[in-house]
Amino acid sequence: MSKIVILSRKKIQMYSVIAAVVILAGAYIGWQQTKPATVPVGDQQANAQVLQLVTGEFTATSDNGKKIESYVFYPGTIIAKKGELVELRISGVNGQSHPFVIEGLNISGNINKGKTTVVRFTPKEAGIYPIICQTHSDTKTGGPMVGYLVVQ
Ligand SMILES: [Cu+2]
Repeated sequence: MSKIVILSRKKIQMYSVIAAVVILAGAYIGWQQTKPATVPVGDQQANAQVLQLVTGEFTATSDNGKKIESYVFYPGTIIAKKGELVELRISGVNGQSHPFVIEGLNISGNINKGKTTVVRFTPKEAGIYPIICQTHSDTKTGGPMVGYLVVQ
């Protein structure tokens, strides 16, 4: 009876060692896979989700010869993951200046023609955050220059 108990203890020890090796190997493989990809550090922040926007413009001539136009953010929708650093790069193409806010994230700035405005932040909660040009916010003022940041 006591012999069986001793064998069982040895087996338990052996299984414990095997289990520990398996767990450590699994943890090591998991750690290898979750290590962030290496991104060269330079102009852009390492490991950030880089999202790009430009300021654009629709122009046309109406039937009575009048020029009609509307400023836009392009693309109109950008998508980010919550809890991860975002680097939002907005380049000014059309229009001299676009003062903007991102509702719900307490972010504001200005986009100038020929320049790129860079904003870095980490969205904490999923949601849809409007990016609004304060000069061209609706059709009456030459917009709607509104984009949407979708955080998932
Ligand atoms: Cu604008």
